[in-house]
Amino acid sequence: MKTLKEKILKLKKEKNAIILAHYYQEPAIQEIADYVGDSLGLSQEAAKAKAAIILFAGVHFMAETAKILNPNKKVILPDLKAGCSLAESCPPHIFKKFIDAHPNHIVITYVNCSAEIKALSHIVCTSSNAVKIVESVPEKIPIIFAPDKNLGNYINQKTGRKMVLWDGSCVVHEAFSLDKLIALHKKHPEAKIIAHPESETHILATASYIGSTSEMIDYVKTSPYNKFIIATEAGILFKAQQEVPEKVLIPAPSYEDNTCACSECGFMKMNTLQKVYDCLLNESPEIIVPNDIRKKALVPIERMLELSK
Ligand code: CIZ
Ligand code: SF4
Repeated sequence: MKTLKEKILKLKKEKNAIILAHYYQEPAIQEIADYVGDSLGLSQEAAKAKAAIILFAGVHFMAETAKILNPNKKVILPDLKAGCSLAESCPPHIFKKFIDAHPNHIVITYVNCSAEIKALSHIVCTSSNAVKIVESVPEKIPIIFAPDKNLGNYINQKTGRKMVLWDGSCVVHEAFSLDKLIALHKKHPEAKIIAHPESETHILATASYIGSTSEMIDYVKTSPYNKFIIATEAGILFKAQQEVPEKVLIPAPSYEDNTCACSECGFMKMNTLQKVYDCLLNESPEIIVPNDIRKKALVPIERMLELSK
């Protein structure tokens, strides 16, 4: 009797499929993936994919990005309801009015948004390349940044720009409790606090290091310290712990953590190993992006990939 994991690996081979998984996926899914990474790494991997089918173990906007880059491949997502509070905080018809109210602005959008929003943008960015992409725009040109206001504030601080920010945020990264974080740090004073820039300003102010998910993993690997409190989705701890088995990694506490000491993205966790298997077997649910939107959304994504080389 084959295990679910073995059945998925066999099916993947038979169907010439690859599995791209985000760091926030449950460990069992990360284990069977061909590639595990953050939004930028996953987009780069999707851009060079050779397989006939891309199973995207992540959330909807990520699978959509893979489809925009691979119109002739089948892109499937284990659960179509795996959305994103940040992407949902930016409805296209309202964002269009926001852009119209700020003429002559360059529109930079964080990749955590829908294909329709990307189609309204000049350049897309991820947290790994956001500062670089903002700095690629001449200083005299005003910028709209959407949808994440926390990341936008962080970039404004870092670059001295005064980008106009859309008022969106991520439920997971806004759930960290400052009081609990300070109390936890008192218990582990030798631990370094590291945070993702989607976190709120008061959380970022406590951090010794701020970076994207892949930058946080690199930091934990290369820094001389041995203990870290990590303020981002707790799924990242699986990959990070594999890289540094000897170090102590503690998830930052959130407000509603009576049962769980960490922040988890409910959307990301909608994907399960069983759903990955069913999705691969049935080649469904499939991601479809209308051609006109796809063509428009491809331009700012390709600009980002070009600027990230
Ligand atoms: O919160 C997310 O969805 C993040 C941090 C994605 C990514 O990989 O940058
Ligand atoms: Fe969206 Fe936040 Fe989940 Fe990332 S962690 S997918 S930004 S809801």
